[in-house]
Amino acid sequence: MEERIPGYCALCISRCGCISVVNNGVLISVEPFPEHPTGKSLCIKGRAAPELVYSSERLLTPMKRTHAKGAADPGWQPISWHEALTTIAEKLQKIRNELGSEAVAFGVTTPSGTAISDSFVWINRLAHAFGSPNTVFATENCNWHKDFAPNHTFGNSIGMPDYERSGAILLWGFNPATSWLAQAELINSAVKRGAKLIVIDPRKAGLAKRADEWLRVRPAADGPLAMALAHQLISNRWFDEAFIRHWSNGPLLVHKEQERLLTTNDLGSDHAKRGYLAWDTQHQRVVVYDPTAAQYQANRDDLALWGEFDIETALGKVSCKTAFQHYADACSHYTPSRAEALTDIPAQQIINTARLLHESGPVSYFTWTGTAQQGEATQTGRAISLLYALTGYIDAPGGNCYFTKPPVANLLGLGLLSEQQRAKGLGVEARPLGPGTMGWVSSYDLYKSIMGEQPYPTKALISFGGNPLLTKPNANAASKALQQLEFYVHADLFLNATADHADIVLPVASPWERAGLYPGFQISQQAESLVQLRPAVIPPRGESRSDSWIVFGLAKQLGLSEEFFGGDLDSALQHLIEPTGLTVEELKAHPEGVTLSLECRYQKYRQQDFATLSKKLEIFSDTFRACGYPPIPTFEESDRESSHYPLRLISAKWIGYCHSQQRQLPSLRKHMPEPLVELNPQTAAEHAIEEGEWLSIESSEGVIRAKAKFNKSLATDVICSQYGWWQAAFGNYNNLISDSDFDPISSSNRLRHMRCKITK
Ligand SMILES: Nc1nc2c(c(=O)[nH]1)N[C@H]1C(S)=C(S)[C@@H](COP(=O)(O)OP(=O)(O)OC[C@H]3O[C@@H](n4cnc5c(=O)[nH]c(N)nc54)[C@H](O)[C@@H]3O)O[C@H]1N2
Ligand SMILES: Nc1nc2c(c(=O)[nH]1)N[C@H]1C(S)=C(S)[C@@H](COP(=O)(O)OP(=O)(O)OC[C@H]3O[C@@H](n4cnc5c(=O)[nH]c(N)nc54)[C@H](O)[C@@H]3O)O[C@H]1N2
Ligand code: SF4
Ligand SMILES: [Mo]
Repeated sequence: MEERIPGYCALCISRCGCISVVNNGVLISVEPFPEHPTGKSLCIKGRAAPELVYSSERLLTPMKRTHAKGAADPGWQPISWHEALTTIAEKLQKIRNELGSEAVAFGVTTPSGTAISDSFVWINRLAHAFGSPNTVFATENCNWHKDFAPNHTFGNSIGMPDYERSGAILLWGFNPATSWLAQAELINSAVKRGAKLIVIDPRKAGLAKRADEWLRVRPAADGPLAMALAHQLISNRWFDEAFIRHWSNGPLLVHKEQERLLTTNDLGSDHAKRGYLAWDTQHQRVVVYDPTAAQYQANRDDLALWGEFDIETALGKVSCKTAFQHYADACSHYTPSRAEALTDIPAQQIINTARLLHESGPVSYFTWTGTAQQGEATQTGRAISLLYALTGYIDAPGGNCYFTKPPVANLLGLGLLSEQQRAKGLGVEARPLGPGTMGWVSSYDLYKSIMGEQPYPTKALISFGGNPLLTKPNANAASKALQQLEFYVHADLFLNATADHADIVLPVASPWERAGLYPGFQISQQAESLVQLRPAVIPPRGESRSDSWIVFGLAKQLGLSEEFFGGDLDSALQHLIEPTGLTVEELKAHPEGVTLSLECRYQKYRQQDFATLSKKLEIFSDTFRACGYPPIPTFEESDRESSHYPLRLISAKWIGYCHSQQRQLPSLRKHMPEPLVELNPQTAAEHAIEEGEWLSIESSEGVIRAKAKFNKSLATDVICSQYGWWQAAFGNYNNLISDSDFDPISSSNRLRHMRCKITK
């Protein structure tokens, strides 16, 4: 009997609505579900679902290692779930008793490139309930810079483009045709209707081919480019001055020498009101700026947005300028000709692009890993956010919006960690604004703790998927650290290079063998309003179980059932969706999902301010200053020229694979049997390399091999190679990247920011 079961493909962030076709209990195919807001089409990964489900390489039973660590063969021996879970719980408790909960780290694979989104909340909750502030995760190279770092500018994430109403769409280091199909669909429709498209990418990839302006930026020169575009908007008065005056902290006065915001403290103690200062142009005097007080809401037109002033303070005369002036001055440094030298973008194209932004609003934008995997990723993201702020379209129709989300409870459970435990997070002290604040730790800090016991020892790791050996720099250090661990558990659908170091591996069911809740599909208000509980369409293969089942089982063994709603997943899900008014039964009865009537409200800052320190969109970040970071974006001038390594190395995603996954699936492997490296034919000719020939790519850190694929769109000093391969004949891209040279604020690695050379 054939069944057609609605759901969504959970394999990547696109979460494409799909129909699973099941015949006599066997998954036959996965098809598009056009009525679903993300269901118009599926990519080859989604269509290959039956190959994933029935792969002979799937892990089907829990196993323990019987050979010493470091041995070529771990000597995996099947064990029961009971033995696995009780052994794990005993080990974790022993380590906690001896050294504290922080000696146990957790790991989780990326929700943007896997189906771990089904269990992400429970895995984090388990870590926190156990008392560990350390969960290793891809975030610093992935979503941190779009979801969390922008808090320091917008008091929120970058939001989501309101594509249906956008007049111009700016894609910056983001290639949705490969990485987020459902967004690409919306952009295509917008372009068809006449929206302008601007793409900033060293490669002419995906939608760049349809762009009105494609800016072939020099890798990692995005920060200076954002400043140069902002300079055009400001100097030509092509920005929304009223928005910036009223809703940003641009009018606040900055101490010129000390680069800090002036406050009433500077004026002396007789000031009743505490707060920041601004310059009242009508009365030519300093005023206290209380962003929430009614009189300032009314009188803000009198406040100076531009200018430098000398003011009397308790300590004498002080020179100051407005925060906006400070930003404008920083931008003015990036004239078109200077920017051309720094970014390789012709001066005239910079001017034309700025004009397009000005004339074709409403403008929306999206940026992702093209700008997030750089040595200055945080300031780059800030520079792009500030450029966008100038347009005035944040949360406005056609701009980047915060669509109304289904109101689900936040059960990540950060609050289960005491302040004291949270402060112990690895890297929190060194990077107080980084992912450590959310309980996420970089592999670099984790390995340091394992190897050097600095600042304390990590003895155990329990990881739900992930393959940091291949997806983060320096596999050598990773291998050594994982071998050093007293106890390592890895739960996965497949063994991988990282899991090879485990003491116990746990078999995880594929997303077609387990249910998953997705509250809101992100890309529009309509998509965001859909809550869907994807059903399991076939039973789990072998002994495999969902990550959630494993988490709840472990929680029980660890005596943490109370934090896990009595250990019952349905009851936990009910708590999660409680605020929506839905019930789990209702969702189970509607596998196609339930659409809530959520209203899109624009410009919410008018009612509730921005969730920042100053309650305004922050052009000047006092939080950054307090942590010793430049409060206005600045960028290193040296380009790390190297005659020994003349080429610049970048990487990108490919449609057939997510990161290091899917190489086992025949149809996908056939599509891309070995790693390619894209290069300009001229560069190839200079090295006597023909298309399809093998070449080696060498950086200061290592060497790999890949097959030449010509791409005329690349600059002659840029090559784009693939990561996620590990086989001895190819090598691992991320061994070309330095692990100790990263963004000082977020710890983002320079995955697209290395120098290299090639040889045939
Ligand atoms: N050079 C370079 N390196 C990169 C990037 C880049 O662009 N260039 N991109 C970076 C980015 S953006 C990211 S997000 C990271 C990703 O880094 P990782 O999270 O390490 O991703 P994967 O290599 O995809 O590893 C996924 C592993 O999890 C398993 N898995 C998949 N689904 C599930 C599931 O539902 N449950 C469990 N338990 N396991 C599952 C897979 O089988 C696989 O073994 O890589 C980063 N690394
Ligand atoms: N098929 C597929 N889809 C995926 C994934 C996958 O692995 N495979 N992974 C998922 C995950 S975890 C993530 S984070 C997203 C990522 O989604 P994207 O960020 O779209 O992924 P990429 O293709 O890695 O990078 C986007 C573009 O950045 C460009 N780029 C490289 N260096 C630079 C630079 O210095 N500056 C600029 N401006 N651009 C640069 C690349 O040429 C590329 O076209 O995709 C998700 N979707
Ligand atoms: S883009 Fe492909 S892998 Fe991602 S959700 Fe859609 S069908 Fe699945
Ligand atoms: Mo990612």
